[in-house]
Amino acid sequence: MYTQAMDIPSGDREASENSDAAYEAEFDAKLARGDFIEPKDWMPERYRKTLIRQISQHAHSEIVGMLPEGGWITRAPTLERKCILLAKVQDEAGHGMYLYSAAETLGVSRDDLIEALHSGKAKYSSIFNYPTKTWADIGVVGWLVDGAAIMNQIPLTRCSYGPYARAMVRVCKEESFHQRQGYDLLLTLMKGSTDQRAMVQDAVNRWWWPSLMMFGPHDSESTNSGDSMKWGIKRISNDDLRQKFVDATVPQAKLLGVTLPDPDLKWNPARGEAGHWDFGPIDWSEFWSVVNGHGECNAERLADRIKAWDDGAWVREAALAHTQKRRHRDCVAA
Ligand code: FAQ
Repeated sequence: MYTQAMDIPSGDREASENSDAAYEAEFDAKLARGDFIEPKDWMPERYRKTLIRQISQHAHSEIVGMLPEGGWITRAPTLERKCILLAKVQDEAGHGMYLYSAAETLGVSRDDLIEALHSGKAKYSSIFNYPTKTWADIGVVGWLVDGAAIMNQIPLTRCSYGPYARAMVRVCKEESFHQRQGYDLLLTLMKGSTDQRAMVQDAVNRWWWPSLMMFGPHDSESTNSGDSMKWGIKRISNDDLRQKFVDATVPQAKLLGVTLPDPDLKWNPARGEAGHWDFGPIDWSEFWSVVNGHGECNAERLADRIKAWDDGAWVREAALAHTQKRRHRDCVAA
């Protein structure tokens, strides 16, 4: 499938280079037509690697992302909120599974991806290294974190790689429910006591800037964007998505009755065709510190994931033994 990775006898090299060029032309033509690239299609090795990098980071984010909210399932204040939160956290697990499956179509094994996460080699979203201190944090995670995730993921439904794009369609529908349940939770708290409203404001103060960081570094610092935009993996840049998120979220904050913690936030009618919200500078040193493993919860999150993996070993072993037994039975019967 990936001829450039094969050991090619020297006599065949020229013919192989010609056919690689033909494959590449067909790959470029598919991108230009807006066709999906599918697992069995020829693709440049760097395209394949970039997809494995992004899809696996995305999968890890979904799985690690279960942790900040998972701890609140037993503490949800009503049965209804508990059911909603349980469903949401299960959805995130499902998203991780679709994404690991999509990555596997590119020729990597799930075990290797999980090993990269557990050894600290693989990245996952910076946002999940912040603590969820109060019940209001659960609402804010839904509103801002899922809101940012949707903003980033809707363009990925048009990504050039078929299995990733198709996974994103379902993921985005579920994320939309996640965002609404978070906003609904916050609206309820804002109708409550002074203390409850203060709890929401405190959570917004802590999650606003990390949510903006989810979109990644400024375009000028984004090392992968050039290739990813050229290949149709990314359709909208980090900064443009961040701006769309700010523009969409400011009116929602107003309706909710909270203040976003940015003194520089100001409507600028002169920017773009319809105007935009200007916002203050992002603390990139905090972002890189979290990405490089030094956030408040990095160590705890990895330890929890490793423990969950180890605790689940018996389930994987039992499933394997069951499959082998059935296969053996089918062989004997045939
Ligand atoms: N955190 O060159 P770029 C969710 C890294 S899912 C950590 O701009 P790229 C659902 C980046 O990997 C949230 N690292 O990179 C949910 C790269 O390092 P590398 C996850 C980050 O790929 C909600 C380096 O910086 N979503 O929330 C981050 O072109 C609630 C340079 O950056 C996705 O993964 C970051 N925030 O653009 C679950 C969506 N940003 O790999 C539970 C898919 C950047 O070269 C509860 N991914 N880096 O070593 C993407 O769209 C892209 O990968 C970006 C980054 C936009 C995240």
